Amino acid sequence: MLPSTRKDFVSLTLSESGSYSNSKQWRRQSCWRKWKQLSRLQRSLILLTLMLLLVCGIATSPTLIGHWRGMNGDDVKNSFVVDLKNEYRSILPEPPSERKDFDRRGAFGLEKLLQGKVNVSGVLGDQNHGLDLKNADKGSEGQKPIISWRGAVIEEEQASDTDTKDTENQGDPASLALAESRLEAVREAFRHAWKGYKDFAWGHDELKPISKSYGEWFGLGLTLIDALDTMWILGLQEEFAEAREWVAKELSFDKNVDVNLFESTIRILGGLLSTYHLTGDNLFLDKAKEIGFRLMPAFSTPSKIPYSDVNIGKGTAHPPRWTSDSTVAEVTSIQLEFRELSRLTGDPKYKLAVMEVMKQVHKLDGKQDGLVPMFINTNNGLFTHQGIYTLGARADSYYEYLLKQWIQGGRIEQELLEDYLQAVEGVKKNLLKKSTPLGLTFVGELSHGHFSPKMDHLVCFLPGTLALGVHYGLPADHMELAKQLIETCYQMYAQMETGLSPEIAHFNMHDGSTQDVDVKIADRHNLLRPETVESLFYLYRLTRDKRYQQWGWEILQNFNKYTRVPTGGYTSINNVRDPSYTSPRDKMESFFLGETLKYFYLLFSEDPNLISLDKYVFNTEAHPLPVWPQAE
Ligand code: DMJ
Repeated sequence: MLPSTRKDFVSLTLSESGSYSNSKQWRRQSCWRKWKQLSRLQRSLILLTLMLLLVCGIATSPTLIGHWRGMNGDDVKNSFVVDLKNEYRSILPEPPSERKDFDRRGAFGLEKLLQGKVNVSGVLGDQNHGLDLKNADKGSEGQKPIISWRGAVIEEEQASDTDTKDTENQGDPASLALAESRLEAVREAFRHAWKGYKDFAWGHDELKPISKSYGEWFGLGLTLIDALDTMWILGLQEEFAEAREWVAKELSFDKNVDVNLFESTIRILGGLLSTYHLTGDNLFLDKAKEIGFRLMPAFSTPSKIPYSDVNIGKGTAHPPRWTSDSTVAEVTSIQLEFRELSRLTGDPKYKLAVMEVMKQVHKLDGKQDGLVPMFINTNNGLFTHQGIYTLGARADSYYEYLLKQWIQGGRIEQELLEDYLQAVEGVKKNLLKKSTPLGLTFVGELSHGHFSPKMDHLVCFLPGTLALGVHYGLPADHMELAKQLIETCYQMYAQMETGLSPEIAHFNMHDGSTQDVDVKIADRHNLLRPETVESLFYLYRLTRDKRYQQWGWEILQNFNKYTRVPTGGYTSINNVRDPSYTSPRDKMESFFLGETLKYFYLLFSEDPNLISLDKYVFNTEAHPLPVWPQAE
């Protein structure tokens, strides 16, 4: 029951304007009577006031303002979020591109995490909150892409960002001229490699430049597909056009051929997806969808850990003949590509298949401080050959993809980050040592508790990955380690007589040694691998220390001196220790065009927005894939 005072108030108010009645008719008549009793002046004043109120009401309505500015309701909500973001900017984490103090800030939260002082979800929860707001102002998913100067499909917001930074980062004319001459040297090297491929191996997997012939691995034009986005990035339009035509007219996946799941994912699926993103040309997306679909039988195993080989024509899959094991790096380094395929097709099956692998590996016994063994069984899903830990062959890109999946997915998948951070700690604890006489920090191997000072050239991906993590807010000491390791990787080149790294180095640790790097006879080959150049690129992009460009320049010159074949192409060599007889192996790997030359180009470029590290994440074959908007 209402209090009596209130009842009185209602009754009094209404009775003042006539007897209270619920009749609408009565109310209408009464109002009209009162209106007619007013003078003309009084009526005009009331009308004027009402009109003024109406105009003010419209002018302050957010929905209508938005409409006038050509925005929809969501945009209005977003503009509200942007206002909020601006207001609270000082307490929200900034996105990496804007972050000036990311080392310190990132290190603060995550170093505590590593010491067990902060709970993971707490730290990441904060970051995610910032990211939600960051992405809220990006507009709706349907935002129209625009075409950049090179024709790459990029977001509108990205375009203006790029334009501003371009003018800010142009540098002095002398360094620009130096950069341009080095970029041209890379384009020239690419053209030379392409000439050999075109003349002697067109449409085949690999060029054999000495014998002027070709080698077949999957019979799918591997080098051509691996090189597509490199040509695009280098601006080699003619070469790109002829390769595109081959893809359109000749490339067929309807072949009775066994392919390696990992190699065809990172080179073919990855290459097609990135070329699609750079060009916006649906031809490449259609081909990516087809190869992705044809690779799926690999996941039909008792454990859901994929087999190593798939027959893409028959739709059957199997492990190698001698084992039912798969390689850990192989089954955990196909995720960026299949996740992206799900995003583009809207079909979750690709992502579900590869994330199932990550989920299982995350929980498996047999790791040592986050370091994984090299093999996993496809029947029972358990690690096999336990006790050997390396950052080299068979394990390398597991670590790389932990970080990169976390970045790709908008930094919300905590298990990936936890596994990555734990693994870096595991490397520091178990695998890092110093060499003599220079005291170079290197990453060795552990075999059943026994340390071996052996480091594959493959491990040289690590400095770049560590630096990338720091760019995304991970502990600052990762950058210190990255700088030490890239110096070591450079020394693996510099201490050789040809200035080219061996496939595997052994580091001296005893007093009295005169050189840090030792090479066993069987390890003296160089396959034109990219890892050191890749890391030099990240280190230069993120520190702007010119030393890294200089080291890269020396390496490019040595490739030209010792591996270039006059009739076209570059060749792997058997002996980096004998400049007078390098013993060519007669093979140009597809990754020389897909990765090594691309990373050289990006290293010498002064434009941080040429494949911005804030917008793209490179797969392990150097194919850039987009970092997803937060909502996905
Ligand atoms: C490439 O196929 C990839 O970089 C892979 O991750 C490792 N091996 C080669 C390059 O060395």
